[in-house]
Amino acid sequence: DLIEVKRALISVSDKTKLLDLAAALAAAGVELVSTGSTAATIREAGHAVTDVSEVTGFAEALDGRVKTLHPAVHSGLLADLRLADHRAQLEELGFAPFELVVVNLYPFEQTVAAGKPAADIVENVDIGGPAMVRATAKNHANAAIVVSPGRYDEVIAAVQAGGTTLELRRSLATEAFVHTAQYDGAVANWFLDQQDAGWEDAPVAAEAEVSDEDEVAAIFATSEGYVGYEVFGLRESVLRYGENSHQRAALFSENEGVGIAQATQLHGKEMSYNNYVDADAALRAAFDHERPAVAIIKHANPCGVAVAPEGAADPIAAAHEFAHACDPVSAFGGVIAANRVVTEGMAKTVSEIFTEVIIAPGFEPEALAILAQKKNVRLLVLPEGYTQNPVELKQVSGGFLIQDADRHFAPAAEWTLAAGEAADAETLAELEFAWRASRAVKSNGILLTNGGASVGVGMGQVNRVDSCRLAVSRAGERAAGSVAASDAFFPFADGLQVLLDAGVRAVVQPGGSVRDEEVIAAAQAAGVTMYFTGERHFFH
Ligand code: 93A
Repeated sequence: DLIEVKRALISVSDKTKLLDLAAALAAAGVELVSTGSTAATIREAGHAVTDVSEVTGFAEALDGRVKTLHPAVHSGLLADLRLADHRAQLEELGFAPFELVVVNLYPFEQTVAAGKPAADIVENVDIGGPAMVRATAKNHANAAIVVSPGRYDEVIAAVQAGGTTLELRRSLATEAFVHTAQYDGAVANWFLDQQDAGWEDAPVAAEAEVSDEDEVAAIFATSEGYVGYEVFGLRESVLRYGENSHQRAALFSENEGVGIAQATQLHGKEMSYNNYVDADAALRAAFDHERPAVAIIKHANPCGVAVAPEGAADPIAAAHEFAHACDPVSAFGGVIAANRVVTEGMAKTVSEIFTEVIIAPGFEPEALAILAQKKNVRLLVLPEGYTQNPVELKQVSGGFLIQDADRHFAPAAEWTLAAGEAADAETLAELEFAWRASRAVKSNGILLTNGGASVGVGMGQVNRVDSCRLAVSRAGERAAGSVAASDAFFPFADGLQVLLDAGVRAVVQPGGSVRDEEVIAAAQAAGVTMYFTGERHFFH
């Protein structure tokens, strides 16, 4: 009656002593099969473990409500291997038996005791767990069922001694049935209490309670290893390669998402990894403005961003023209986003310029006809209700960072005048455009604008003076009379001086440097208006 343990199924909410057990079983050569977080815990400790989804051929479904409820699991638990017929059926089905099952149940009573809402309590009624416990206890002639960490040592000793005895399995099975009976008793009592006291309202709220942040974090955690993503409503599409051709890559899109991942491609070659990155940066820049706006991106930085001038006959075409004029050399091979439908007028101009991607809320039929003649340009339409993500993720070694997206924007009315005369309405509007547009520029970012269009961009430098020099040199003669925005304060007057020497007429920046006095004095000396916004817009 000694049953050798070759394969064990472990699914535990209470992870007490789990790793001791897993280590001992692994050392004894037992194959481990586990559910979601149990498998993750074991794997993290460096032991080999098979996901139950691999055994069933199904990803855990319905938020984990269905993970082990599957013939591949339950046949392995219930087959009476003393019977030739059961052995034959199991073989035919391609299922393997489990000789050891370790399960403890969702913490139902703890959830009640913690005063959680009814929806949480109901969710903690374990269904699959008791099914496994009862199945294995019933089949104690063939398998051992362990429901409490208090029995692990005994079971480990048995495994090491060559197998579980019938006596041990009977004792474990008895404990198991007592355990599920008590568990069901607790569930029944709670339901009776609700009957008496009146039910709390419908327990459907679980989904609504998940914040965007939680959801994104969960998606991130499960996309690792490409396992279980279906559970969180993600689809994966493999890209040809990543940032470079030797890097593998995939796009994961949320089924309910309304971003670039859900955009419809109307024309052109397959989107590449870099196309997605740049097109998303273009959207970030273009959709930060309410007026019709166009942003042209290269290597995730704008080489042109502009809003349509008031009264333009074809506003989006005008915005594109001005955005392009900022830096026509860099715009070659760029990625363009428009925050309005692409018109025939815009299409005519763009078709003259080699462009990788155009993404917009739509294309006029005439525009599409013109652009579709270009074999290589990728044309993408945004999903209805397009919105940018409320949170941003960045991977770091061994983890990831998560933050709110940079949505806050201080309007000119909230700024303080730090130097020079108060700007007139036109200049103030220009400064506001520049300040807004500057947050699409990688830090250290300096943006020179005029007439609602960038004229010089200084991006991604490791000191602010160089960014100022870059912006001024890109602007050339256009620096004179432009306004300047700096994504963070000037730590010294030197960077600002570069802008002043180039002839900018007004400056907007957060302020707050310990050397603000010096910086203000430089602006005063040049007779240039300078506003402090009190908020910065680093972007990396
Ligand atoms: O949601 S369930 O009722 N449905 C299942 O198919 C199922 N399979 C295991 N509960 C289920 N379990 C329970 O999950 C186990 O009883 C255990 O408490 C828990 C372990 O899940 P994880 O390994 O993801 O922590």
